[in-house]
Amino acid sequence: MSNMLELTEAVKKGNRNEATRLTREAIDDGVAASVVLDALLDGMQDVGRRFKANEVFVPEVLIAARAMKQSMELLEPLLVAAGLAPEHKIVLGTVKGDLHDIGKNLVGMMLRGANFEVIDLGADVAPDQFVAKVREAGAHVVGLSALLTTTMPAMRQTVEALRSAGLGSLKIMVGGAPVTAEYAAEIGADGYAPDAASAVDITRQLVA
Ligand code: B1M
Repeated sequence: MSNMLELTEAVKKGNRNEATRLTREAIDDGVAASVVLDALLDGMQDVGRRFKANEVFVPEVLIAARAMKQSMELLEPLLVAAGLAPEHKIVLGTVKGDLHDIGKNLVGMMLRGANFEVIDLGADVAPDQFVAKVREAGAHVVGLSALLTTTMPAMRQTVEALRSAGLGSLKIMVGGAPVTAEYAAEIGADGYAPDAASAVDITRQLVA
C-alpha cells in the first residue's frame, strides 16, 4: 500500500532507492500523479527550509535533489498526461567570464524540486546566449548567477541585453555571493535571492 508520508521522508533523507521504490509502488497502485508529486515537493520544500535555516548543508540538498530527480523521471509521463507538467520555464546560467556553477546548480535543483522547468545554460554564458535561449524557449524568468566581483558587470550587461531584446513580461532574478539586493535594484533586475531556497520563493513571486 502506497505511503506518501514515507515518500516525503525518503526525499528529505535523500534516500534515492527508497524514494524510487515508493514512487513506483504508488504509480502501480494507481495513486494520482498530483498526489505523488505533492509528496515529493513536500520533501524538497522541507530540505529547502532547513537549508535556509542552516540546519542542513550543500551535500544534503544534493542528495535530496538526486532522490527527487529519479522519482520525477518515473512520474513525468503521468504528469504530462494529467496536464500537470510545470507551468513556468526558467532559463538559468552563470554570467560571461564566470566559471562558478555550484550555487547556480543548487538553485536549479531547488527550482526543479518546486516543479519549475529549468533550462540550464551552464557557466560562462554570454548575454546574447541568454537572449537567444529565453526567446526560443519562451521563458518566463531568467536567473543569473555571478560569484566574482569582476563578473558583476557582465550581469549588468546581460540584464541590459535582455531588456533591450524586448522579451515581453520576462522577469529577471539575480544571485551569487557578491550580489546584493541593492545591486540587483541598481542594474534593473526584478528579484534578488541570497540562497537557493529563497530563489524558489522569489521565482514564485515573480510568476504570480
Ligand atoms: Co573561485 N572564487 N575562483 N573557484 N571560489 C571564490 C568565489 C572566492 C570568493 C574565493 C576567495 O578568494 N575567497 C573568489 C572571488 C573573490 C571576489 O570576486 N570577490 C574566487 C576567485 C578569485 C576565483 C578565481 C579568480 C581564482 C583564480 O583563478 N585566481 C577563479 C575564477 C575562475 C572564473 O570563474 N573565471 C576561481 C575558480 C574557482 C574554481 C574553478 C576552482 C571553483 C569553482 C568550481 C565550480 O563552481 N564548478 C571555485 C570555487 C569552488 C570557489 C569557492 C571556494 C566556493 C564557491 C562555491 O561553490 N560556494 C569560493 C569561496 C567561497 O565561497 N568560500 C570562490 C558554494 C555555493 C553553494 O555557494 O556559489 O555562493 P554560492 O551559491 C549560493 C548563493 O550565492 C546563491 O545560492 C547558492 C546556494 O545557496 N546563489 C544564487 C548563487 N547563484 C544564485 C543565483 C540566483 C539566486 C541565488 O538566482 C539566479
